[in-house]
Amino acid sequence: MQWLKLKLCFIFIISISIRFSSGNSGRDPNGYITYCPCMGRFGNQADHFLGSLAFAKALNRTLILPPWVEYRQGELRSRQVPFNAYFEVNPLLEYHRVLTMADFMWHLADDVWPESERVSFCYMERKSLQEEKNDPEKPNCHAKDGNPFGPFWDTFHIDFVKSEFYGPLHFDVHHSAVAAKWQAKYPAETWPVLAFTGAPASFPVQLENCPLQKYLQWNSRYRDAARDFIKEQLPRGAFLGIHLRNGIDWVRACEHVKDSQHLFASPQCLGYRNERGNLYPELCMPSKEAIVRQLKRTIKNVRQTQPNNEIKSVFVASDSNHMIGELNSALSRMGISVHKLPEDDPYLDLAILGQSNHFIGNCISSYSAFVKRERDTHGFPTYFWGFPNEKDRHQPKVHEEL
Ligand SMILES: Nc1nc2c(ncn2[C@@H]2O[C@H](COP(=O)(O)OP(=O)(O)OP(=O)(O)O)[C@@H](O)[C@H]2O)c(=O)[nH]1
Ligand SMILES: *[C@@H]1O[C@H](CO)[C@@H](O)[C@H](O)[C@H]1NC(C)=O
Repeated sequence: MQWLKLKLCFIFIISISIRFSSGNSGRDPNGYITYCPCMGRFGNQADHFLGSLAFAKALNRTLILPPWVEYRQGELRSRQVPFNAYFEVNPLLEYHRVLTMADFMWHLADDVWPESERVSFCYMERKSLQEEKNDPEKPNCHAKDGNPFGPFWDTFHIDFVKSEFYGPLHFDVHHSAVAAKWQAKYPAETWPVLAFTGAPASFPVQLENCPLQKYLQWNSRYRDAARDFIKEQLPRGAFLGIHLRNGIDWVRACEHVKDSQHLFASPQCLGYRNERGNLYPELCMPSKEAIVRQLKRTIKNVRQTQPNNEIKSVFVASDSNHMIGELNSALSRMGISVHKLPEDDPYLDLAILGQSNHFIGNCISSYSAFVKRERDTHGFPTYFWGFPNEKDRHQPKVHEEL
C-alpha cells in the first residue's frame, strides 16, 4: 500500500507544480474575459459558456470560468456555485487558457484588475430598475442591478467604477472578422480585463460551438455518482434515459410555440435554418399517451435492431412529474423497470442521461440539449419526443432524411 501512497503523493506534487507553472502564477499579456452567466438556469448557462469559450479563444484572451448561478426557492439572491463543483478545469486547457474566477480573484486581480480600473461592458446603456439611478447625462451598464447581477459580482466583492458600451461589436467570431475588431478597439495593454454584464455569446449555442462540449467534462464526484447509480440501482443491461420537462414554467414556455420558428434549443432537432421542419406543440409538451407510445416503439425498435443489447430499464429525469407509476404499469409487461434518483439532483440527472445507451430528450429544452451535445461527442444516439412529427410520419420524404 505504501508505494501507492507515494505514487499518489508524487502525482499530487507534479500536478501542483503544473498548476503553478501554467495557470496561476503568470499574468496573461493578452488579457482576460469575465462575464456573469446572468441569463436562465443551467441549460442556458451551459449554452452561453460554450459560446464564451469560443469567443475568448478568438480574442486570444484567458477565459475566467464563472461560477454557475443557481436559484433556490424562497431565496431572493442567487447562489454562486464554483465552476469546478461540477466540471473539470484541466480538459478545458486542451482547448484554451482558462482559470476559475476564484483563482483569478485571489491570485491575479490585485495586479491585473485593481479596484479603480474595473469597467463593466454592455452593448448599450442598460436602464436601472430604480429610476433615480438613471442619469441621462451618464449612461451606465448597471451591471449589478437586480438578481442575479448584484449577487454574482458580490461573490467576489467586485464593484464597477465605469461602463463601456461596446456596440456595434458582437460575438459572432465564426462568420465575421469581429475578433480583430475587438482586439483593435480594446487592446490588452489598456484593457486587461473585459468584464461583461452577460455572456459574450448567443443563445441557443451556435452550431460551430456545439463540439466544444467535449472539453466540458464532469468532475470525478459526478462521474463516480453516475457510474454507481447505474451499477447499483439499475438492472444489468442497456438502459434508456428520458428527460420529461413538464413543470408549470414549461407549460407557459410552450405557449410561445405557436408564434415562433424557433424556441430555445429547438435547432437541435429542427436545424438552425428549420431544415428539418417547423415548430409544433407536441415537440414542447408531448401528451402522456404519446410518451408511452414512443417509449414502447423505441424499446421494440432496439430489440429488433440490437437483439444483443436490449433495453432493460428506463431512467427518468424530470423537473416535475416523473410519471413513474404510469410508466411502470405501461412497461412492466415488456419486462422493463422504471427508475429515478431518490433525491432531486439536476446535475446527477444530466450525468446519468449522458451515459444512457439511448436517450429521448425534449427538443425545446436547453437542459436536454446539454445531454445531446455530450452524447454526440461520444457517438451515443439521441431522439426527441414527438420528433419527427407524427403527422408527417406517413410522408416518406421526412423519413428518408432521418
Ligand atoms: N432535477 C432535474 N431538474 C430539471 C430537469 N429538467 C429541468 N430541470 C430544472 O429546470 C431547469 C431548466 O432550465 P434550463 O436548464 O435553463 O433549461 P430549459 O429546459 O431550456 O428551460 P428554461 O431555460 O427554463 O426555458 C434546469 O436547470 C433544472 O434546474 C430534470 O430532468 N431533472
Ligand atoms: C495568444 O496568447 C498567448 C498567451 O498570451 C501567446 O503566447 C500567443 O502568442 C498568442 N497567440 C497569438 C496568435 O497572438
